[in-house]
Amino acid sequence: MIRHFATLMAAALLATAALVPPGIAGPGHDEGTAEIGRPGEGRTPDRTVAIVMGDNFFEPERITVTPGETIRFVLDNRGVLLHEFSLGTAAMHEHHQAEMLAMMQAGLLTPTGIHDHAGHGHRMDGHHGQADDPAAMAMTHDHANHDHANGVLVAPGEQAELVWTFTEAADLQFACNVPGHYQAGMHGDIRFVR
Ligand SMILES: [Cu+2]
Repeated sequence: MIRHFATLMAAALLATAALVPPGIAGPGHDEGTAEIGRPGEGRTPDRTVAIVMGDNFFEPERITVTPGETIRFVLDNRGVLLHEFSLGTAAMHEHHQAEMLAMMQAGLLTPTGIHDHAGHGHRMDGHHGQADDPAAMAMTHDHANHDHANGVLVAPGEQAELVWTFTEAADLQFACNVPGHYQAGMHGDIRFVR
């Protein structure tokens, strides 16, 4: 079960407006988009990079890219927790972590999955994990956020892909911003070479 973060964030901003202190989840979440590159959807990837997600780490912890390169990331969550693969600067990830914390506090995310706020879920029912509930996973506006698709959430046991074009050398990391994971070491370096 894969969800572009921006879709969740749009829902979270609606759901958590009253919960989030001013300045934490403001509208500036697209800052830096130009320097980090852009979604590569529709482009032919130059190559594929496979990344394993565990609890809580990435393997490998470092990748090397060339400016202009389009990479298809194949993400394999072999852990038991929900994980994210997000591309950005350290500052972007820090900002993103505050947003995800707000989402978790609002009940939109759980440690193991994504919870749609539309009311289909059974959050207290352990037999109906959100990741397995098609109704809970069905959202209607996934197509509306391609311009912010610098990250995906991957449920435990699932795989996802993200195609990204790195336009210029920048100080970037790939990271999981599920609360606590970055601090536990779930981030990796992106090195640019010519
Ligand atoms: Cu994680």
